Amino acid sequence: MLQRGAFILFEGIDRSGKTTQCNKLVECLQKSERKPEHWRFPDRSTELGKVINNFLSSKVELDDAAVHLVFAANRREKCKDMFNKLNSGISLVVDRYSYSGMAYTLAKDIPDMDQQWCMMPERGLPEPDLVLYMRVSPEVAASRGGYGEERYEKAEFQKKVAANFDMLKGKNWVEIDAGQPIQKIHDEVMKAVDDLYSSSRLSGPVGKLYT
Ligand code: NYM
Repeated sequence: MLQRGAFILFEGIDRSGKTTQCNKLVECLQKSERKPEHWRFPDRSTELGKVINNFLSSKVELDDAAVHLVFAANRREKCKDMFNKLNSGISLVVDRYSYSGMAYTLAKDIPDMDQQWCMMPERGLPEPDLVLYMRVSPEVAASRGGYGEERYEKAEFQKKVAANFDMLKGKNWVEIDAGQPIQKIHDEVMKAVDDLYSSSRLSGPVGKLYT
């Protein structure tokens, strides 16, 4: 029987090294014929993604509640495609997802927009089988190349985002010390991923988020 694909998610603050590690993981999984695809959110290629891109690069201003919903809608528009791919045996290596949505929106401290509010529009989306949380101090992240170009890339804000990720940590999360050398991080990532593929977790159906 065909084993379904794995949904492997990388989360973390800006410049925590997620993209580098996604690329390295995808390369490895290709060699082991796991049929991986590299996805990222926001997906800036769609019409909603273009709105998000303009917002992140400060070309447009948007209401905070509205922009949270646009980020969520950008995942919803990919929902069927994600389930189909996972059920057809393709593994998805995803750079950011719903937890980023919550960690960044909650960092804005907006009255009435609590965790429950943030979760609602994401209910029923595919649930990651493994969340690799790339923990790095906001100071180290700020010293990395390209930092500060986009909205949210400010040390004080990133500290709040980091605290929110800590608060959101749940089942299937593995914390990785992302301040280490790239290869060492990759080795830890591979261990967590190998554990996932050899566990019974992928024999059940793809989970549904927040249900
Ligand atoms: N972001 C990302 C959100 O505010 N909400 C979300 O739901 C998601 C997925 O967008 N600063 C923020 C976090 C990042 C930015 O950056 C996307 P990148 O470099 O494309 O991961």
